[in-house]
Amino acid sequence: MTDEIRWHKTHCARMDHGGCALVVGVRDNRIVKIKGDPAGYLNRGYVCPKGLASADRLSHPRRLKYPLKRTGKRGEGQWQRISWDEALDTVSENLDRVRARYGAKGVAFCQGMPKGMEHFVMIRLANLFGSPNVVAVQDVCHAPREVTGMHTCGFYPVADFHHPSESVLLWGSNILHTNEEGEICRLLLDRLKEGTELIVVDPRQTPLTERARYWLRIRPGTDAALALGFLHVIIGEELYDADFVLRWTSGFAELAEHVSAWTPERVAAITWVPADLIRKSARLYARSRPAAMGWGNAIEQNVHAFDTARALVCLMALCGNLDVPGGNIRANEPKILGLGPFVRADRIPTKPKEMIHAHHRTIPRLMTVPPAFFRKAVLEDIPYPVRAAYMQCTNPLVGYADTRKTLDTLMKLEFVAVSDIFMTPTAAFADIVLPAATHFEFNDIGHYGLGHGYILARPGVVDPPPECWPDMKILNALGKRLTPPEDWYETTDEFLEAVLAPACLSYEQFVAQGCLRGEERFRKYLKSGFKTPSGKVELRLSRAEKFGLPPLPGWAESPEADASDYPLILTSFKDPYYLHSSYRWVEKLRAHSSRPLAWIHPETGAQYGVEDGLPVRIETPTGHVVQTACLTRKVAPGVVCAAYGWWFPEAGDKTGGDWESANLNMLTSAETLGKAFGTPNLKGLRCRITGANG
Ligand SMILES: Nc1nc2c(c(=O)[nH]1)N[C@H]1C(S)=C(S)[C@@H](COP(=O)(O)OP(=O)(O)OC[C@H]3O[C@@H](n4cnc5c(=O)[nH]c(N)nc54)[C@H](O)[C@@H]3O)O[C@H]1N2
Ligand SMILES: Nc1nc2c(c(=O)[nH]1)N[C@H]1C(S)=C(S)[C@@H](COP(=O)(O)OP(=O)(O)OC[C@H]3O[C@@H](n4cnc5c(=O)[nH]c(N)nc54)[C@H](O)[C@@H]3O)O[C@H]1N2
Ligand code: SF4
Ligand SMILES: [Mo]
Repeated sequence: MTDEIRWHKTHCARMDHGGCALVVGVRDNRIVKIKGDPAGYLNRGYVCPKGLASADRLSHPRRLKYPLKRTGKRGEGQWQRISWDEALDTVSENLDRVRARYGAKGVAFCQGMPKGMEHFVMIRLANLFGSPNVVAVQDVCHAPREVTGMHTCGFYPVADFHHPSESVLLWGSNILHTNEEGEICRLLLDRLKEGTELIVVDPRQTPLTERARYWLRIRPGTDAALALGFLHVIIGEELYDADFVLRWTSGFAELAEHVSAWTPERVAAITWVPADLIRKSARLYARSRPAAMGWGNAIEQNVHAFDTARALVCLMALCGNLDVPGGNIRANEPKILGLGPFVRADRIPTKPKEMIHAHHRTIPRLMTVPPAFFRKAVLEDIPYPVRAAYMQCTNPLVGYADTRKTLDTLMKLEFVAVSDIFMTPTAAFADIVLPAATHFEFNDIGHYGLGHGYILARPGVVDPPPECWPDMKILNALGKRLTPPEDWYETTDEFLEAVLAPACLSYEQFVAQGCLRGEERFRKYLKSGFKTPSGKVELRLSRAEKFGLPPLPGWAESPEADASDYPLILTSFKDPYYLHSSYRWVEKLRAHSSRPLAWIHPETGAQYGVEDGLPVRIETPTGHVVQTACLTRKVAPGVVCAAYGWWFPEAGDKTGGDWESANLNMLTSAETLGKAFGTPNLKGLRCRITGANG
């Protein structure tokens, strides 16, 4: 025992996409203090409550500490402790067995929100194993923005908060609480202090809408229509950057013609945003040079995701904000190993044709399987049977739309292995559960492969419990058993060294440096054009017909909107104190947010007999849940803004932590999907409520 605290620098991770530089105090292999590092590139000393509580994940008494094998029926909660050797043998034998019977594509590799390098090591394992099927949540998270960006302007246009902007337009993004993909709110808040104007499109009043010049309280699910209204004003009033449009865009005349019908008055009737406010906001965005658009999850969580993202890239382009400092940029990556070589893409050249979703004719360049299509493959053998799944860093029973279907999928799979740090609802239905080491316990690299122009050092600062393994180590061991062993390493640090080698940096040198950034360069199109078939920003998508998608962005009422039995509109937002379904078991976080709150306007509450602080039953054609009513004027009448990600670890492992009663995805359906990405409606669906006194 020693009283001495040793201080280490690392970066926060696995509580969101990560990024805050931290100074961590360690005594006797235990984290005793976490502080924000004032020198942090993204946070400048900022740290949020999740970051401050992050060490409690490591020391929680109910954390998974050794591999488990199911002994009773699936989901019955009966487990036997086994050795790592037995666990790895069992996983490999089962994946091998399914590969022999159904082909490698009969095995799916499932990953949740990317958390660290194990994401890419898993893709490497899938590729070397021969399976094109890496299932991920990209259908509702980033693919709509990234892939639509790539097809429209040749890159993923990221808001640049590192340089001044005259205005910032936050569209369905609440970065004060989500710090979405490394856009740490500290940078935005600093800009606002300098006088940058703020426009926010959000159905809910938030600390950011309170600071905005214009808050557009949109009807959930109608963002594409609002974007068309913006385009109408900007084109109609000739507020666009005419030089840029002339030289660097194609299809302007068609777009102008197309949006001419989308008058602010028409759009106001659809979106509930007053016409005058649409005009003023569009003018402010267009007249600000430059303006950055922080576009969030809300635009990609319904069947309109592709059209909305298309319309928003058109907006950025028309106003000359693409790849300019303080606009939406194509981040320049540092000289590190590219994703393709890291994941050994060369070993599976047929992947784009063989992935499950190729059958559903999703948009090219979507490289992970949308969960809805994965489940179809398991449940209906469409387009072919999938019978085993290896899942890491994910909790599909709570995270995927239509929980019942996910349960059916887990029950039908012949074999399921789950790697996690806690017995989650999904792990409760597995055959083998593997105890992962987690953040602070191993060396990792942050933001690799995310396209933001930097990577961050995340050295481990404590040792994991003896039988908890980093996912990279688990995958490396499985790789040696299931694929040619020469493609794998002795130690997991070698993965990191491989990434850094082209930069001539060792991991140790990288850690000393903390962050590695690409060179700042803007307006790269001046030299090489835009990476699209026409070399220009494609306002009219030249390959749209080939893709079976509309060439110009449009909007139509959501498929379920006529359901007159369900008069209210349901949406959600991320809880500031949790990551999706993660960490409800961390007491410090639970003290901040103890139960699932559904925000409802007091008039709507009164209309349906719902009282503040009491249970409210929320129902859709798919299912029902009970949450706690929070009557508030922060949402419009007729809107229910429900809590997402809830299960109750205190209910015990045997019930899978009560994954049913409050879980928002009991209400969502995966029947109707957006064509481009297989996206279900998660935001802007129909519901009804009743007071559920109990
Ligand atoms: N209705 C609705 N559904 C949604 C969303 C929504 O807004 N509404 N949001 C969607 C979005 S944006 C996303 S990204 C997905 C998220 O979906 P998931 O990524 O599946 O989300 P989590 O529930 O956070 O599950 C992550 C799991 O990883 C575990 N974990 C943490 N650290 C480690 C580690 O180091 N190793 C291992 N092996 N496990 C670890 C956690 O304990 C947790 O169980 O959900 C989507 N689903
Ligand atoms: N605290 C916390 N931080 C997180 C996460 C988390 O779970 N918790 N998850 C991480 C992940 S994986 C992601 S992808 C990002 C997501 O980060 P964000 O993009 O910020 O995600 P959300 O909170 O789902 O939605 C943002 C805002 O959209 C609003 N909204 C709801 N419906 C609509 C709509 O129909 N239209 C519009 N315009 N707005 C709407 C919500 O009220 C919310 O304020 O956050 C990351 N950071
Ligand atoms: S904002 Fe994200 S990266 Fe920063 S401390 Fe919080 S959880 Fe960690
Ligand atoms: Mo996400």
